[in-house]
Amino acid sequence: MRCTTILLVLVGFQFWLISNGAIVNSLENVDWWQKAVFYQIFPRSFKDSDNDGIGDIPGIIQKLDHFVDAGVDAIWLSPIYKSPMVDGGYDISDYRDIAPEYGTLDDFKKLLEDAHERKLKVVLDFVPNHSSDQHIWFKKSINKEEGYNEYYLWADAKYDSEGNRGPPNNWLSVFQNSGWTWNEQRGQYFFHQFTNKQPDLNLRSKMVQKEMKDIMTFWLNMGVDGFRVDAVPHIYEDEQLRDEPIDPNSGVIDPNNYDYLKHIYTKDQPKTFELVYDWRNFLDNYTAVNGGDTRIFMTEAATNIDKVARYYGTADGSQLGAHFSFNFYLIGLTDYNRPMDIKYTVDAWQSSLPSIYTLNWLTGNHDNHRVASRVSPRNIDGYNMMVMFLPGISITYMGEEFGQEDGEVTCEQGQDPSAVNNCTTFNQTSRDFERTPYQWDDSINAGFNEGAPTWLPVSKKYKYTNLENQREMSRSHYKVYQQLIKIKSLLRSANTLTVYQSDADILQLRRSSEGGDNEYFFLFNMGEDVKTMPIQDVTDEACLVLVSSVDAEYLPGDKIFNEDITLKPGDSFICKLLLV
Ligand SMILES: *[C@@H]1O[C@H](CO)[C@@H](O)[C@H](O)[C@H]1NC(C)=O
Ligand SMILES: *[C@@H]1O[C@H](CO)[C@@H](O)[C@H](O)[C@H]1NC(C)=O
Ligand SMILES: *[C@@H]1O[C@H](CO)[C@@H](O)[C@H](O)[C@H]1NC(C)=O
Ligand SMILES: CC(=O)N[C@H]1CO[C@H](CO)[C@@H](O)[C@@H]1O
Repeated sequence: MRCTTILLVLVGFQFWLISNGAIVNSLENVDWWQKAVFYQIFPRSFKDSDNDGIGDIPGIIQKLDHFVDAGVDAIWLSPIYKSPMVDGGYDISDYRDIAPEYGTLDDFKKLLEDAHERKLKVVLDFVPNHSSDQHIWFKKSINKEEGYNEYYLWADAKYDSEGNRGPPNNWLSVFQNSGWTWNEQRGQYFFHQFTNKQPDLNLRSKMVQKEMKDIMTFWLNMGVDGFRVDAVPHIYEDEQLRDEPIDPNSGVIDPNNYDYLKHIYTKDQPKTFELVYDWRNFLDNYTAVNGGDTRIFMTEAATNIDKVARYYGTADGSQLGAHFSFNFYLIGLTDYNRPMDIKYTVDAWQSSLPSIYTLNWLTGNHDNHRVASRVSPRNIDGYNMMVMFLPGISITYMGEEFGQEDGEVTCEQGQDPSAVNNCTTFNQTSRDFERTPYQWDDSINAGFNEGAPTWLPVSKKYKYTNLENQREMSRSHYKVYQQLIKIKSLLRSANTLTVYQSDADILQLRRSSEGGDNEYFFLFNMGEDVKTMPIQDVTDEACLVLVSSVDAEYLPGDKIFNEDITLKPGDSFICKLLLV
């Protein structure tokens, strides 16, 4: 149910405009994933158990108790499949095996067992947009073997008047330049949205569709709890291979730059939604037949909000898609953002996403600079609070729980294929900074391994920013994070969200239950100045602080009553209404 009233409330001597939020989910019937905290692991950088410089599955097993200690419900792993690792494992050469540097299938089975013993769910990345060129399917397709002919997107060359061979059309790779690469042996071009070592699979082929379901069944039978499907918008391309038009609004003049064209034929093709709905159906069938908890399906779709909503399913719920599709609208947050931007985003989601679907919130992932580097350290707790306070699912990228910052990586040390080919732009384009090893403690290599050179350098910041250190401090980002997960479950009974717009710098959110007996407030000074506001601007009653940012004046347990609230820049807290 959605509540759309606009209230004018007299507070102090002024009027504040309140935009009233949605009632998010009915209280009792929420499934496990609707209230979950998901934790993203980038396995290569998490924990290296055999000291070869690369994180691995036994490393994750060693650290499972960290997730219990932190309080998260589910872990999802970036790709762990067998891969030549041209693109961080997003180029898969065998969908039914584990990359040898990460371990074996037996290691993975043990991970599932040990995680399930701790009531942790395990979600795998699933990358149907393309395979590695080393995959046996690609080899068979080059040879036009029976059945494999159409596994990839092949097209004839176009020749100009002088007889020069050129690609079939103007489509570009996300990583710049033509998306087509010539294959001498087959005498045709193949299409790749990413590097030319990642040929796009042809999901129009019934056989490829069946392969994908068989692969999902393989992992589900082993015990995985769901999938996160990568790069969904890029799955289908226009069948007629029409040229894409130039995007007049992009301001890009380099015709080899991906943003030069409007991607109307290579992105968000109507068939993509059907495919997503079909996969959901398939997963629901699996759960229905095999019993157990809901196997979940989440999609990554970096596209506009209406389309993201369509990936969730139809507005009336008659066709369901992803359980949730990642909300990337806060992933660009910096210190320039103000409460107005948060309000805009929250409102946009609440108006675009039918209320039968579950919202989700995150501020970082393996493709973007770490939130702790995009904003001042003083704001780290505020953003973690916001992600947990907003209703629905919260997602944490590994390291965010203690405010790990971007590492230091030079172009020579870089590994990201989209960036290392041009050192002039490396600092702007590389995704290596947010992928440096997890900082466990202040021992050698931050406890990531025993000292062997690591695949990306360990950040020098680990000496003072590491998990162990923060576990020992009485106030730390990690301690705040742990508290937040506990508070998140209290908040479930307060299912109406309100975003207040009373001060340009102070983000003020309220969650309240229908009877109004359960109310929680979140305040966060996102600005540059010390701010003071009368408690009456928040509530006429008293407020009990449950958690506060590490440098805030207020401490958990403080009662705020009949006084001015003072917030230094970056100060934030969550408090619970106390009737006086
Ligand atoms: C799911 O099960 C229903 C009913 O048994 C069936 O009609 C449908 O084709 C199945 N869908 C998929 C995607 O397997
Ligand atoms: C690297 O990027 C710069 C700035 O965009 C560009 O001028 C230059 O031509 C590029 N170099 C290569 C080798 O692509
Ligand atoms: C990239 O950043 C590093 C570290 O901040 C700096 O030393 C280097 O000069 C930068 N390179 C370029 C090309 O801007
Ligand atoms: C959105 C996106 O780019 N998703 C993934 C699809 O595959 C590429 C190439 O392998 C990855 O880099 C992306 O993360």
